[in-house]
Amino acid sequence: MFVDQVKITAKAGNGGNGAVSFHREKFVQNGGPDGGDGGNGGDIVLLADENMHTLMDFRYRRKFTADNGGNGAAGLCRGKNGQELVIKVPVGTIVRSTHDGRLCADMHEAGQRHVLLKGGRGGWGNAHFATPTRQAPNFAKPGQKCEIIEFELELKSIADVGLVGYPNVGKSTILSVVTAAKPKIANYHFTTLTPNLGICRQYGLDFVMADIPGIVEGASEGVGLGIQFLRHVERTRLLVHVVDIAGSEGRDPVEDFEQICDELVAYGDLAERPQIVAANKMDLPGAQENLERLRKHLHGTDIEVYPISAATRQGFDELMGAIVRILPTLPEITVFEEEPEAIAAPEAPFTIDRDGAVYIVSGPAMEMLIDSVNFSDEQSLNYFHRTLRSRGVIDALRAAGAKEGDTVAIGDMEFDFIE
Ligand SMILES: Nc1nc2c(ncn2[C@@H]2O[C@H](COP(=O)(O)OP(=O)(O)OP(=O)(O)O)[C@@H](O)[C@H]2O)c(=O)[nH]1
Ligand SMILES: [Mg+2]
Repeated sequence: MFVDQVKITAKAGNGGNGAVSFHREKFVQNGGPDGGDGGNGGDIVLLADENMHTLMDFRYRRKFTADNGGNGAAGLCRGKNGQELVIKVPVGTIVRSTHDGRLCADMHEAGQRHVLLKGGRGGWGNAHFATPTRQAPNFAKPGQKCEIIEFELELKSIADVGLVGYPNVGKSTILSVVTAAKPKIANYHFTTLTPNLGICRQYGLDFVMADIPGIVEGASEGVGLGIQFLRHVERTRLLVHVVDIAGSEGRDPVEDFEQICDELVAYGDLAERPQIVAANKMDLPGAQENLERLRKHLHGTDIEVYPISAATRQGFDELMGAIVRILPTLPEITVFEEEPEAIAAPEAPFTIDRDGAVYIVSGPAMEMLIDSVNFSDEQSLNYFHRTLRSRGVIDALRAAGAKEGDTVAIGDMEFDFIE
């Protein structure tokens, strides 16, 4: 089964916690603080792998978690950095964050690396908090925690030329004639179920050609294989519209041509994509007559028609000659620009609620602060109190009506309000 759209979740590693520790040695009393810093958490990294062609692997593995950083330790030992986790994706994968639809990465080049999520920073050990007046800090900082984030991966293949057309008109046969690709070819509709890519090297300009499943009338409304595969030609620079010019299945090639054009219009911006027509199956009876009709039909437009036979290989020099002549005049393949992360409105750093006589202070920064306090240590408490003051918590409590001696709660801790 071919998969070109999946959702995954990823989480970068948390930073390790800083350590509280004091140097101990025989005959050395009151050694200085030597708690090391926590290591950084591992990043989540995307890597565009040219050997992958679908997002199928993600059907079995959707959760990605990078290693956490190690905690700091005594002796100024820094915690180990968490290892990054590399997620391989096929070239052409576009990554969006699900919750805001932001485009995070377009993995358009083989070998491209992109840091999707940065690991959490390690917390400082107590050695960092030593000052001339606070020689034995009894607290350290916890590491930065990282959230689980959901992403949507979408594969939009990258090719210079896209072969489009009705089923069974010979698209895959053409790809097999001009590239080393070996797509399945057979005399029935929807032989090709997943896009095939090949590299054309023999016409003086190397370029990538994509063969996609056949399109039928109503595809844009979901008939046949639907238009889901058109996303694979969305990023092509030139469309080669293949028609069965012999009308070998009893259809009219001029009508076929118009119907496929309608589907391209219904899909959206493919309508304006430059296209040329490959009138295939010229070896079969009736072809010449239909070719003349199609040419008359397109008279006055700038759409060129190239008669070929993928069976006898006639006409390929002209068709391929036209492609290598036109390609250099066309814009480069669309690369989607990464959207910068929305600058979140500064979150209220804390909120104050009242529960009877108790003032409850909450907010992530407050919880982190409380984690770093050692309540049995006076210095640590002083630091805590100074931080509350410098962050405006004391003022806010006073404004909320707190008086000396009232109870204040932060996380699990309760203490008296002291101005
Ligand atoms: N006579 C003749 N038969 C051809 C020619 N090109 C392709 N065919 C035959 O047409 C049939 C369909 O060819 P495919 O290349 O599989 O067609 P397709 O457009 O890829 O079809 P789908 O993948 O089903 O959309 C096969 O039996 C081919 O051998 C040609 O130039 N002349
Ligand atoms: Mg095919």
